[in-house]
Formats: sequence, C-alpha cells, structure tokens
Amino acid sequence: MIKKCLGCGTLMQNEDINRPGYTTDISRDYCKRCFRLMHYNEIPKVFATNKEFLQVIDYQLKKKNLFVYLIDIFSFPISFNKDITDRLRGKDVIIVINKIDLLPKSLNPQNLINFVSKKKKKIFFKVVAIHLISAKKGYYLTDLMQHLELFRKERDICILGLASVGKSSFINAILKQFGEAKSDTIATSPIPGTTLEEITIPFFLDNRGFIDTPGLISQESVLTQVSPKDYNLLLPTAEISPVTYQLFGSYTYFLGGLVYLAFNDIKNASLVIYKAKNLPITKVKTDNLAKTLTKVGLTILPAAKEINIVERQIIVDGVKTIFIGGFLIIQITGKLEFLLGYNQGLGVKEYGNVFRRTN
Ligand SMILES: Nc1nc2c(ncn2[C@@H]2O[C@H](COP(=O)(O)OP(=O)(O)O)[C@@H](O)[C@H]2O)c(=O)[nH]1
Ligand SMILES: [Mg+2]
Repeated sequence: MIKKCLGCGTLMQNEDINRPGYTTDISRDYCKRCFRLMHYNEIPKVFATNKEFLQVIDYQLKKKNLFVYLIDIFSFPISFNKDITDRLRGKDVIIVINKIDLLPKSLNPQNLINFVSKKKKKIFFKVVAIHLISAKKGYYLTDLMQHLELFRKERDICILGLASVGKSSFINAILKQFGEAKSDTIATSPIPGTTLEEITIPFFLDNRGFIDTPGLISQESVLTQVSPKDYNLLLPTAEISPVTYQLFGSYTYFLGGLVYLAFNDIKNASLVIYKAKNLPITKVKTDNLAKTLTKVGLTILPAAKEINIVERQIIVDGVKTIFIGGFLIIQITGKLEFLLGYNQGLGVKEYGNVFRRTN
C-alpha cells in the first residue's frame, strides 16, 4: 500500500524505525515522528538535506503553479536566497511576509512592504503582489485569499520559502479559516526539516489546491548554528517588546553569546533591540570585552555549537537597521561608529530606517 504521511509528506513504511515515514500501523494518517511532534511537541529528527529539498522544489518549478514565496519579518534579508530566487526567474510569484504578529504595534508594517517592494527590483521573478499576514493569528488572510483566487487561474498554489518561516502553518491556517479543518493538518515546528516532502492538499472546486514544500535550511540562519534546545531563547513567539538603551560612554551589549555591540566614547545615540523575550542581554564595560569573550559558551549563553566570533565595523549617520541571522533586528540612531561582533556565518544585513515609527 502506498500512503503518505499527512504531517511531513513522506511515504509511510513499517520496516525501518530509523527512516522517515515509520509507523507501526500504515492505516494511520501520520507517521510516528509527526504524531509525536504534534501531540507531545517532541523535537523531530531531521532526515533530509538541502540537496533533497531542492529536488522536491525543482519538481514543483517544472509545473505551472502559482508560487507563493513566504518569508518572515526576521529572516527576510536572508530569505532572498539565490538557490530559490534564481529558480523563480520568470515565474508568477506572490510574496507573503508572515509572523506580522511579532512586530510591536508601534512599528508601521507598511514600511516593510515598501521596503520589500524596492528590494524586489533586484530579483528577477514577477511579483504579482506582496502581503503581510500572521498564519498563527489568522491576520489578513481574507485579502490574501482573494488575491490567490484571482491570480490562480486553474493552477495549484505552491508555497516556497526557507525552513521555519511558517509555510505549513500558513496552509493549516487557510484550511481552518476557509476550509473545514478544525485543527492543524500538517505538522509544524521551529525545527528546520519538519516537512520532508511535498504535501498536496486539494482545496478548490476544480480539484486544485495547495502544495506545501520542505524549506531550505539557510546557512546564514541562527537555526543552523545552535542546538534546538536553545531555540526557545532565540525565536520570538509573541509580540515583541523592544529593549531600548540611550547610549553614552563605552559599554558593550552581548545578546546571548552570539552577537555583541561594542561602543566607545559615545556622546549621544540610541539602540533598540527586537528580540525574543528570553534572550539575555549582558552589559559590560568595553574595557572588559576581551575578558567577557572568554566566557562565551560558559556563562554567556546561548552560544553557537562552534564558537568563532568575528567583528565588523558599522558606521551610522542617522538611522541604521541591522537584521542578524533570522532572529534579531537592531536599530541604532545617531552619528557614531561601533563594532558588531557575531558568530561567523550568521547573515548580517545593514539597511537604513526600515520601520519608521507610526507616531
Ligand atoms: N509568531 C508566529 N509564529 C509563527 C507564525 N507562523 C508560523 N509560526 C511558527 O514558526 C515555526 C515554523 O512554522 P512551520 O509552519 O513549521 O514552518 P515551515 O518550516 O515553513 O513549514 C513554528 O513554531 C510555528 O508555530 C506566525 O504567523 N506567527
Ligand atoms: Mg513545513
């Protein structure tokens, strides 16, 4: 019997417990891994690699789907991954920015749309629309759904994007809000590699539907640098209360053991940090930076599995917004220079004032 797991899309099998899709009873809808993930929040084992994921995506790209490219507010700079954007060349794409519920109400999300639409000039696919949503809270799905219906033209809608941006959550939310599902259909988790194969869910009257795909794991994401037990310290799950500092003198701010900002002789500047509530900030005198660095991974946590901190100089004249590793957004205002330390490999992207305040 050929049957696919509804949670991760893998063929179900009852022969090898160490391979994907294992279940003792093939008549079930979910494999053992997805069942345990969905009911006990157990950390799933990751089986596939990016190469296998790309094969699944390439197969979808050969079809005449309408593509939704899902990004999330923290990982949008690292989301424009060449592996995906090059492949989307010439396709119809709707960009959807997810996890809008994480943004503090004081920030104007429209600026994010303007910003992404300026950036898209550098990419080569045909962006037919940009939407901001929250799959988790179900925000703004109605507008998006209308657009999807309009642009679909008897095609399936295929969802692409990096791991953990919320592709499976997005389809679950659509099935709950506009379909008959009472609870989640597809398995979701913060761990990259939860969705292993494509999952097709018929939805429209013409038998077309949504296709979920496995996410590419970005080497620039913090998810690849730390162990999953630290994810709860790094990934915001609820509306962020930004942490603000008026900067003066020579202090260094460590964000966990993954990033630091070292300031020297600052006269007047401010720093706003958008981060998970649980990520600890340690403030030390910049004179003690070298000494504090020796404690990274011991008392300054969470730290990368392989600690290798590099520095870059940042020059600010006005407002600078820095996105780091898909888990941090930092905004600095003033006229100053400082050193940004970060574990090597984390994506660091500098922009101007991305979120102008609404008031
Ligand atoms: N705060 C918030 N979290 C979300 C949202 N959508 C998904 N998530 C969380 O992000 C993580 C990854 O979601 P998942 O759907 O498995 O991502 P996928 O790898 O792209 O399929 C899970 O922990 C979800 O609960 C959202 O709109 N807001
Ligand atoms: Mg998924």
